[in-house]
Amino acid sequence: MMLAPFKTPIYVTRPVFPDLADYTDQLRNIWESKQLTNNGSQHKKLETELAAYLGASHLKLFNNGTLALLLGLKALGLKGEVITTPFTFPATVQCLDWNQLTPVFCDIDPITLNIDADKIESLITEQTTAILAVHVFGNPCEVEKIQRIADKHNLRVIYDGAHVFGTEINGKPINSFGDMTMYSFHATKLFNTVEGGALAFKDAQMEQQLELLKNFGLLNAEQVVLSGLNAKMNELQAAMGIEVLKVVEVERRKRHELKKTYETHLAGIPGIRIITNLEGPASSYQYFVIEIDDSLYGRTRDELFNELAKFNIFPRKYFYPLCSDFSWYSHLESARPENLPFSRKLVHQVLSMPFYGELGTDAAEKICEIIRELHVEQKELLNFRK
Ligand code: T4K
Repeated sequence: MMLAPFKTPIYVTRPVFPDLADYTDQLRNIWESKQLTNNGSQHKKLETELAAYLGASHLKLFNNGTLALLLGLKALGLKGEVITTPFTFPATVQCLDWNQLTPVFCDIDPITLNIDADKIESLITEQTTAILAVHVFGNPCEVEKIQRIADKHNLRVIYDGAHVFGTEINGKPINSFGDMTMYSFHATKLFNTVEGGALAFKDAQMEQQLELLKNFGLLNAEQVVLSGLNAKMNELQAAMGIEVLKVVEVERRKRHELKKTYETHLAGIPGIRIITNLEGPASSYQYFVIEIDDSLYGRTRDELFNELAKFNIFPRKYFYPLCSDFSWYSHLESARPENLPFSRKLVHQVLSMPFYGELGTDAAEKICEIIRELHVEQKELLNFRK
């Protein structure tokens, strides 16, 4: 039996919206205050609420995750080489470029898709000053192992935590590991401020430096003490965050149900492995990602992707292409294909599935049925290839 396509497109995600009346009330407050940006009352409130929610000792808001990371790296005053992953969104590595830092690409762990902590040490040189790791798709990195390496070689550890809103490791907030953790609050994230981001950091002395960096280096109306940028979150974004924070737990619960549905209905399909299987406080429920082994499934990831489009289903091939393949990095020794075997293999095998509360479990079940129907039996394959 062939299943019918969805009537409307099913995307990889949909933003979490707060109650419109509640957001309108917030807007009314902003209208009355006449403060639209520059550290107004909504900004202050969200910063305090998020620091508490995320368990961060210090936290600053930014107008997006990219500028949070870029300025966080700047505040650390790093030089030279930074060991990082090629399997990430371009922003991670582009932040190094904008700080005149050279990325050194380290291969990934084939199970979690995170930087392989066991391969970091062999890449350290005299020029290495930091490790920039990404908690990819919400799977936490091997934080203890990474810290031990950093301590041994006197390196800074920065986490791109764009995918780990609210995640804990053994009961500890994920931002309590490393020197700093960046969060993204883009519309496509579990928690959003339309566009937005934050930096959680350990060193209290960085408070002022980050405040200056995100506001043109202005110490006061008459003193500019360093070369900064404009990376401030405005009041409309902050108000959105205050309201979205109220509904984020409901969204997490819905995604938990979706995850269970996917797991149940994908079970037993040959060649399909689930990459994101953490639950509860260990999970951000940011993405639901599968790996397709074409030798067992009978189709490649790209073939499945193309077939799903015929059913009006649009998952994403995050993070294809690999950052190490960007034209301005491909000359690097660490970007050579033979140095990144797992990254190169898996970037062609993983698919981020539709995953957002509003999708509903019936739709998720149907997506799984379609994936099951698209599986090609070995004997069919043999007949086909004859
Ligand atoms: N580090 C990592 C590891 C990241 O993943 C990201 C961002 C960053 C750093 C940088 O953080 P930010 O500076 O962005 O805060 C999206 C997001 O734009 C990006 O934030 C995110 N990662 C990345 C993984 O995904 P695209 O190019 O896939 O977005 P787009 O517009 O194709 O959206 C995906 C789907 O979401 C659409 O097909 C439909 C749906 N959608 C999207 C938007 C924007 C909506 O329904 N409504 C919307 O408003 O990058």
